[in-house]
Amino acid sequence: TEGNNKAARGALVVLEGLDRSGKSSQCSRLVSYLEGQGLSAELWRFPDRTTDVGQMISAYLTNASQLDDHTIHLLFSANRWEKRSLMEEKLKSGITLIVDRYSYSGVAFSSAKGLDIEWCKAPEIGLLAPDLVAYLDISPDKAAERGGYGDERYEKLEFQKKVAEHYKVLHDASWKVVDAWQPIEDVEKQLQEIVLACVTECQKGKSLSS
Ligand code: DGP
Ligand code: NA
Ligand code: NA
Repeated sequence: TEGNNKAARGALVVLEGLDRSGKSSQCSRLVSYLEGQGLSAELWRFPDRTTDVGQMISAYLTNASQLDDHTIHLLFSANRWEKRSLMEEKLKSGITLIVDRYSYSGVAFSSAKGLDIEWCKAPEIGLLAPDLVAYLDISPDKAAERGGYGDERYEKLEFQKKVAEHYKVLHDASWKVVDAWQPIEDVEKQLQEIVLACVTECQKGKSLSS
């Protein structure tokens, strides 16, 4: 078309929240929903445990290895960096990415251990900026009640309480906060509306930024 022959890009949508907030199942429901609307969408997650770096992260999370807090922080970040160019390619080709955790998890979980928050943010600078961050808000006690935690390193109530406090520090006015203690279908409906609005904005030509 005249003056604009760029294909519409996809949206970078990030879901954040505590462990057991329902993020992962909402992410897959969102992808099915978008596909049902005739849109291209993919489910992504961080950490991506399939890469070499991801396998080191997975070993750490399952307590099969021990790492210094700074070291594991940088590995989580490296895991996002190694996917950056593919992420950009997909978005530019018109695919919406629904991403289960991103830089905010990186900063919230590591600063909850006591690492300096500015130090935690630094390696995230230059990654693609999300078009939407949806925070699935649930109290740590309610999340713990919900089917309980697994055996991974961070899945403990006391630590999740600290993470919740650090997410509050990161949270800004652009985040969409969804009450994750509602029935699963209500959470799903709210997310569908928010995400569809975001995808539409991106299709209209909102530019991708770092
Ligand atoms: P998940 O696969 O979404 O259950 O994530 C595994 C655990 O790792 C979960 O407790 C959240 C935590 N996590 C995710 N991303 C990061 C990160 O970038 N840094 C740190 N320190 N922890 C993270
Ligand atoms: Na987990
Ligand atoms: Na998850």
